[in-house]
Amino acid sequence: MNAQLFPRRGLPTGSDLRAGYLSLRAKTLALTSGLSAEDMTVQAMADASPAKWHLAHTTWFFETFVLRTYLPGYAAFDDSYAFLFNSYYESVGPRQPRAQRGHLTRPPLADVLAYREHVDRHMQTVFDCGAYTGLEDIIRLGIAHEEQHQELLLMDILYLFSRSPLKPAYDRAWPSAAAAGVAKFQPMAGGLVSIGDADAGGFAFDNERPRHKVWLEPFQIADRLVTNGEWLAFMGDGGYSRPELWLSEGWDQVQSNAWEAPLYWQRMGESWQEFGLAGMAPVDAAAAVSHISYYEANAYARWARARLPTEAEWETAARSGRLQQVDDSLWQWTASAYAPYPGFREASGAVGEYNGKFMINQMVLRGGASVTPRGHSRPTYRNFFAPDKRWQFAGLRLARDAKPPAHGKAPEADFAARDFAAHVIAGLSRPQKALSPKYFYDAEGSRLFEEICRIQEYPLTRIETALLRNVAPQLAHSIPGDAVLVEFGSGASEKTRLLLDAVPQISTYIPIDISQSALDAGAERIAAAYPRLQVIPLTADYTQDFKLPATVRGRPKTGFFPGSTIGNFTHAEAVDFLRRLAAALGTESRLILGVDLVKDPRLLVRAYDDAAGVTARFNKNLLIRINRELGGNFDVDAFEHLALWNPDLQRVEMHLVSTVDQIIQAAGHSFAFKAGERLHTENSHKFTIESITSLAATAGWSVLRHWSSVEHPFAILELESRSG
Ligand code: AVI
Repeated sequence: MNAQLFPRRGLPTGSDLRAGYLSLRAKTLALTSGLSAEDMTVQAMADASPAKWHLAHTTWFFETFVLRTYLPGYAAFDDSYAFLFNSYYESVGPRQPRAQRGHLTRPPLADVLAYREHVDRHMQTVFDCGAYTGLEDIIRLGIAHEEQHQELLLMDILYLFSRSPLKPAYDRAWPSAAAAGVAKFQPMAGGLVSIGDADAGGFAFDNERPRHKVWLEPFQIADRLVTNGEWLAFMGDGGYSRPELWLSEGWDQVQSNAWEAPLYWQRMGESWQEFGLAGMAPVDAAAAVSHISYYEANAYARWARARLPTEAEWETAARSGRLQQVDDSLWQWTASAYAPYPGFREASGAVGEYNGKFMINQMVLRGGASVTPRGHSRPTYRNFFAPDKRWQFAGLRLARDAKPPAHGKAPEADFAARDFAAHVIAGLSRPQKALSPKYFYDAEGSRLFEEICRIQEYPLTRIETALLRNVAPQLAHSIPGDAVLVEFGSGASEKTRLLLDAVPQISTYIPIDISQSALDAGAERIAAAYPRLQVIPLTADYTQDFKLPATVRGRPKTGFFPGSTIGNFTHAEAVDFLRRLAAALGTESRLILGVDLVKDPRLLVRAYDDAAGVTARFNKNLLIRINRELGGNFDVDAFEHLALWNPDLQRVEMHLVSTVDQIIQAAGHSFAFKAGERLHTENSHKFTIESITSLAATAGWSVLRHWSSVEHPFAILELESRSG
């Protein structure tokens, strides 16, 4: 995962330094190619500088620290520029106040461009004479510095344009943010870790050093960033109006600035729009939430019963390769104050002012953003902003302690409710509305599914049961003594009995299901029927990370995943699930998997659209659940059940089709449906032996044996974990 993690270009050395310098300078200019001289002169707030100033200041850096200092006989382009374009270097001299950079209508843009050319020409002399060996470090710092300003230039121009009533786009073709997907918490062991740059030759800023040891308690960290959809759920739950969620200073900011949403969001009737480099667009619920302050990130984390990771946790997790959106989406607020690392030493000379003197009243952000030049960041990189700043490309990633706090109620129920709300808000905000089928299974949904399994048109369960009856004695041979059977999505555990009857060496049974009611009822029945069997029910969402009880550690385990439920996953989810399964079951694990096979599409569609309408009720029950749990007002009669075969993706799809134009309220939000618009509720992928074999192989499982039925083709496969 994440081979692209921090593509480590490093900064150029030797003869590459000239090429690196030239391409850097060309790129900075290219970033301004669509801007007018007026765009480049105005300063919209004290923190943001005009583009013209960025062009000049980055040039001033090379002029001051390379040319004036080291090039014999260098004549400055204009002596007044030392005052105009010094940023904050006290040791270099006085300067134009930061908040008044927009007053610099003179020099005109043409002079600034000529200044760049002048400095570039003299830098070529430095490179030509080859006398820059001792200057490599300062040139590399100048390159890294200008890369930072490339990002600042985009941040600042976005802020400026956001203040314009015309809301001009910086670049209509600017790529939109990638979908973040649903985050999973990844467990991290913690312990004694080392963070910071090892000073082994690569470029790093002084603030990343020295590398040092930090003790981490075990923790969990989200593998993706918080999405706009989740942020909408926070807002819908009064996130900006509940002082108990906020730090005191943050709450002051909320009130004095009337914050009610991220910086660039604007309410348009019932929905939200967001201003970005491509202009105004509807808020994309699946994209990561952006342009939030530390205070907002912290309030959200509190609302989500989580916290922000410390920078040491972040760096350790980023190096594990288990995180997505590490450096290509948004900078991520951490819980760490920006302070010197133990043993920190400022560089000598004027550039010692680069980072160290800002180590107060700011918080660290880690990662990198889509606007950060590629290769600029690295896992040890420490970005920093004051906690109230919002114009930088900043989002958040949640973390939490591995163990719940000793006091207070277990947060699982709250998590489940918030997860459902966030999912519904995100799913109904998408251009093609969709919800995950895993939310079908409340008590009524589980009951309706059992009813489906008995209807004539849906023979999967009956066929699989009959097949399993024949196959179980053969499976028995390969299951070792004292085995643990782990069943995923066990529901009523009916099929399990066939295995337990045929395989007496199974001594422990762990059914795992998201629905506690179905799980308890099934587990009780099994425990009563098999008194010598140890039954350990586990209420868990097995599509997320789960842990088996420590008591079964080291014992041989067989997974059981019948019913073709794997078909309800996307292929990527199926691979992810099978991989985690191999890890959870451990070495020498086996898996017994049931999959429905591709067959006549007419039979397939009928199986998901039965004459008695049971499947339709099962599908619509999702709306009833939203009404009950999220205060929704769906009229179930204003939606029609639809099942169709998608030949390209080899799956049956279920949808709910709105029969009228309507606006629905749910989870504190409004969602417009057009007549005929579909809400996609389920995929049921169908397989061939070849397709499931190759999917399993991607996840590290090999198929040992398989058996198929002739009538309504269905297959049972026995797989072995290759790591086993
Ligand atoms: C649970 N799962 C395998 C069923 C299926 O066939 O996809 C759920 C279902 N949906 C409609 N009918 C049954």
